[in-house]
Amino acid sequence: MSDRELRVALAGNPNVGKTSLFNVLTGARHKVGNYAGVTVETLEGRVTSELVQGSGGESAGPARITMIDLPGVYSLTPVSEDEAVAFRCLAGVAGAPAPEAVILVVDAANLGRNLYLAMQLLEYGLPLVIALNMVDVAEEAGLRLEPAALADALGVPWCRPSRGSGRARASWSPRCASAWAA
Ligand SMILES: Nc1nc2c(ncn2[C@@H]2O[C@H](COP(=O)(O)OP(=O)(O)O)[C@@H](O)[C@H]2O)c(=O)[nH]1
Ligand SMILES: [Mg+2]
Repeated sequence: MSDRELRVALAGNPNVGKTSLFNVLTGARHKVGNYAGVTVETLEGRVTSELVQGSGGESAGPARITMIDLPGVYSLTPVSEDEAVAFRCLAGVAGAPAPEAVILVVDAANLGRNLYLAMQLLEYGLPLVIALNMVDVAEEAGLRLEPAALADALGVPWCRPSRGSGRARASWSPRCASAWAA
């Protein structure tokens, strides 16, 4: 295993489940909530070693992964202080190094709105993994999801976290590995 440290940001619209996923990946217990302003600054945490080991094999993978939980953004053109905080972090002008990869958490029940940010992040050029969240909500609404087709169209890997931490953990590492082992 290399001694490389990888910084990965969790980005996405407000209320898509970024902090919930951050808690699963890092073992933290930050407050989650479905109202604005719950995450107004960036939080950092180390991904648990069990997940890091699964994220790149014995040789190529990073030794440590720091997750950065960002405030929600609708675009990379900030119109609020929350969005400015997230943007400064992605740009590496917030006093800490810029992340080297991004997990974009998307709300499967509101894909159209969420994918606007995906396009912007792709243009921005950081390696991206789509975490398709709120699948339960989308399924209840009768939406038919085709995540593999979506990922193919965008040219990025995807994973499917779920509210159950076991399933989120299981789906996380192999998919992300292909994005950041490079
Ligand atoms: N139904 C459903 N709710 C979720 C899911 N993931 C997170 N939530 C809930 O959505 C709300 C917002 O989550 P949070 O992690 O704070 O979102 P953030 O604003 O993107 O950080 C919370 O009430 C979570 O419990 C999911 O997959 N399905
Ligand atoms: Mg949050």
